[in-house]
Amino acid sequence: MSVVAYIGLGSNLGDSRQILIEAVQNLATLGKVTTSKLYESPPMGPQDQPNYLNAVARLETHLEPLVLLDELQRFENESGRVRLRRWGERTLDLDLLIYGQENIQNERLTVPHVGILERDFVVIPLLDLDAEMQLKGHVLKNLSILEHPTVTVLDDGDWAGL
Ligand code: A4P
Ligand code: MG
Repeated sequence: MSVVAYIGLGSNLGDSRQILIEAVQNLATLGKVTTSKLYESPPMGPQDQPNYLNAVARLETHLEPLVLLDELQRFENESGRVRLRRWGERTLDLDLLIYGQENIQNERLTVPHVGILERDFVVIPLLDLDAEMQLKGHVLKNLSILEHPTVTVLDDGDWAGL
């Protein structure tokens, strides 16, 4: 039985667009992948850092959550990950946002990922993939953060070349 997982992708250092394309191609080695639109968003956290490119990938996978996290961290490291400070700039951030219907809380994983509901750069791409998505009792499309979105669409086509 496969599970539907959603992975958040972010980058604001290096050739971010190319880094996200490669990340999606790496994810595609783990199962069937589809992608949201590609977005640019102003930084959450320290403001003296470049804008981010953000997207979300939907992955149908047989991997258990911690095995999937290992793979995501391997992809981060292989992309030459640089991470300078909390909420700061990085070449590639891959967050396991959602894993089926599971609630996971252990040393290495909190799923659903904390902060999804406050981050338009996560919610908007999630809605590209499932316009009716609900999370923690919230209908995502009705969230008030969507009234004044901060993200802009960079590419609404097949930007990752899937
Ligand atoms: N971890 C726990 N749960 C998870 C999960 N669901 N998915 C643990 C992935 N990892 C999870 O990760 C630190 C540890 O979190 C991992 O070892 C894993 O065991 P990390 O990637 O090094 O750090 P982090 O928590 O991702 O970084 P940080 O700095 O706390 O921030 P966030 O919350 O990821 O935010 N602004 C815009 N516009 N767009 C962005 O994408 N991203 C960040 C980073 C800040 N500002 C941004 C963006
Ligand atoms: Mg992360």
